[in-house]
Amino acid sequence: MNFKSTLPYIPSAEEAVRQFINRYKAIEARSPTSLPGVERLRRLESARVKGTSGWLLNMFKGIAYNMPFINDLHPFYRELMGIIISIDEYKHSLGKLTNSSRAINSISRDALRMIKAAQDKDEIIKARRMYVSRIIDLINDLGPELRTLKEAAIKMSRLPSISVEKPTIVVSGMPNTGKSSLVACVSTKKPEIADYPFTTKQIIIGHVKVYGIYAVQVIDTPGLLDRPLSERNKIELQAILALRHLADSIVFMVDPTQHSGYTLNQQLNLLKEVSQSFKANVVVAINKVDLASEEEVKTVEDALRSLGFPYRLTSALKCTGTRELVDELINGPLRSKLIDYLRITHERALSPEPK
Ligand SMILES: Nc1nc2c(ncn2[C@@H]2O[C@H](COP(=O)(O)OP(=O)(O)O)[C@@H](O)[C@H]2O)c(=O)[nH]1
Ligand SMILES: [Mg+2]
Repeated sequence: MNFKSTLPYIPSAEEAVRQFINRYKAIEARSPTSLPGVERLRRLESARVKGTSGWLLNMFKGIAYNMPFINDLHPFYRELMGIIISIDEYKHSLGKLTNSSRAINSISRDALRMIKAAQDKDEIIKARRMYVSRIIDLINDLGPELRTLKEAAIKMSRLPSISVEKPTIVVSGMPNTGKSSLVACVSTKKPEIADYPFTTKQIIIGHVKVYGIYAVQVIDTPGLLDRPLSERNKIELQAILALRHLADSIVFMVDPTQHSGYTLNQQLNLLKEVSQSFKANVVVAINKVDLASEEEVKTVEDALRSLGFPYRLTSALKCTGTRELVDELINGPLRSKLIDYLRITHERALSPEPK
């Protein structure tokens, strides 16, 4: 994901002031020593003003350009961003930072004019003092905005790195129904683990190879999509529902035996909630068929048929029916997104590295 890799370093106002002063002092006189003292000082101070205001402009521009534009983000990240930061405050801060370039230019122009017109060393030093103090005031005035942006960057860097381009299967179902086992069955490399914002939970991302490329991801969300959504607080619910922007298909696991500790009704209620909250197509995996009696399986089949949910039989313990289930999704609802993904991956592989 791009916006996380380009997040800039954002100094506090105090750090920026310190850097500014150090840079100011570090710019040395380079004019011939034959020049009279006042001319040497004039050149030196002009160079310092130009150098430090250019540095400050670049630094602020770098921050403003490299912090993500919320409106350009994928809806999944946009929604999470809306929970972790105040978007209004963020946009205001970026705006104020961008607008400060006008003030910096004007302060620097004033100073250069005064230095040019100065009659003696004292007047040059007066111009320098004015310049330095005005820039310090400007940086300090941006203190709250720099703090807002710094905190936002830290929070953004902690968002999970999930591809928003890959076709995505989200696995749901009550605890112990076999979700993690399913992901382990179909993931052709070790699943990755990422923290999930606003919860103490982590999500697990399995990777499925299609045509030799890890082109489909299967996301297990322990503790998120395994309890009634109606019991969630607002923020947690919003964080969970952000997943709907990612999920192209949902595999809902049902345990037809009593082993998971949840009744069929409890499981079906969650299924209904999830399928109503997500726009993705839902397919049910009636799992643990190696363990379940025929009657147990039939009870679930009948219930699902009357609710209108398609289902497949799986054993995530033995990995039977699991890859077949995923292949069916790949050839069905995930197909067009998969083709798009394979195309951009090939194009990227063929085009030269970006500079
Ligand atoms: N017999 C049997 N046990 C299973 C199956 N799938 C999962 N289990 C077991 O059920 C328990 C919970 O599985 P897990 O994948 O951790 O469920 P999760 O909580 O939904 O992630 C574990 O002991 C698994 O070994 C299955 O298809 N058959
Ligand atoms: Mg699990």
